[in-house]
Amino acid sequence: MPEYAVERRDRESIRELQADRLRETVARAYENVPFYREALDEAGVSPDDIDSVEDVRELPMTTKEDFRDEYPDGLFAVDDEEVRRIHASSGTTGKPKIVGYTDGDLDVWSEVVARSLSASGVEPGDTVQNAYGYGLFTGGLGLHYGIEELGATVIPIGGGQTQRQVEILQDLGSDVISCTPSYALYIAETAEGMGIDPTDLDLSTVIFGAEPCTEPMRREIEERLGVTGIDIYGLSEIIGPGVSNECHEAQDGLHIWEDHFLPEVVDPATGEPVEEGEEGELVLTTLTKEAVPVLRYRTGDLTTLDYEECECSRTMVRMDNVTGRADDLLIVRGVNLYPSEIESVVLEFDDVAPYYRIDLDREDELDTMKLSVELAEDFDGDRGETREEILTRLENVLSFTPDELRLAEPGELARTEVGKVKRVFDNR
Ligand code: DLL
Repeated sequence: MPEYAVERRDRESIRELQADRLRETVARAYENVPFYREALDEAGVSPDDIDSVEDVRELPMTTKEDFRDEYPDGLFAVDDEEVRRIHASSGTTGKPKIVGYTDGDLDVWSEVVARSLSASGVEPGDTVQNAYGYGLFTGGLGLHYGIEELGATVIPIGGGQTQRQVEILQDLGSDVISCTPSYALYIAETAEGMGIDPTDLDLSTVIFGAEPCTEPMRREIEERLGVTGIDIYGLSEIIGPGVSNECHEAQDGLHIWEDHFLPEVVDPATGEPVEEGEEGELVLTTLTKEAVPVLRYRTGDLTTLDYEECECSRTMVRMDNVTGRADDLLIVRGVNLYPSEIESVVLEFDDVAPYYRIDLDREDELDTMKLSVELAEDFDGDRGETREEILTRLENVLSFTPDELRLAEPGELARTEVGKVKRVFDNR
């Protein structure tokens, strides 16, 4: 397996490297992006003020709105001729966020994805079925070039055509599949429907990302497919997939490739840094990006950082797996809830399939929530009892019960074959 020496550098030399690269990044942004020049001038910070990594806190933050306001390429720091590729975020509302890559950015991206795959336990010579969507979404091409960079074989199937996915898994004996967690489950379900036991396939690893995945959901993927499930994280604004990745040795947090991305965690309400180990919003600064350097990007994703050395001996900081975004928070009749909390409770039940949806409405000025959960294929219990058990458990764990709990028939709730799953429908 290739060794990426930088992953095990001592913390001090990582910090020094980061400080140098941070200074260069701030200079690049200041000199080439009017948006940053204005923001830095306003904050009274010049690139020469950056002496250490801690100085990042002096920098202004960048938000999703800034990307939208500067649409399409106001945040680009290079001339058009230097932009080798364009991607866009898969945002569900408003204009997409457009990002660009120089040749150098594409090299870095392939390397961080190759590192991520290696941390996932993928070896040169393995066959990786890449079922992330190809196109403007960063998942498909991002994984693709990283797989090649590692020296593995890529099957560029993209998302969708699920029966075909199963045939290819079977006929080509893919060792690894990369796809969203919800799609991994749908592939398992489709295989079963085709009379194939997915645990009989050669598949040993699923590299899932682009969507939140709770621990019960990961276990479901691992059991149904007979695999190790590894979490990969990233976002278009920073580079795409490959900002951080779990190691297969520990499966306990995602190592952030800190020589390229500088993480902070802040209180989502105030933007102030939280204590080490406390949960908050992940803020990322790119350290080597040329086409679109990004200072202190507010990802919206909630996590914690852990600087303890990992059992895999990588020294790069680990972020907790992201099960929610600050803006996923549902406030229903004054109760604060994250969909992932509901998911974790519902998936405890063997009688329930890993499919659910949450519908929020407003009736007579009051919020109402309808939760639909799907019954498992082999359900033969008492519906009334199952409903009561789920409601009691929700009340005990979350101090909340939905206004309506509907048990959907097996196979009834919509499956997502392409793109990201949507489980919350807020009609208020
Ligand atoms: O989803 C990049 C990606 C592709 C990551 C393939 C992993 C695998 P965007 O479309 O820009 O990029 O969406 C980024 O998706 O801010 C998170 O909210 C969410 N997200 C990405 N990875 C994870 C993950 C890609 N592992 C947004 N766990 C991010 C939870 C994730 N959420």
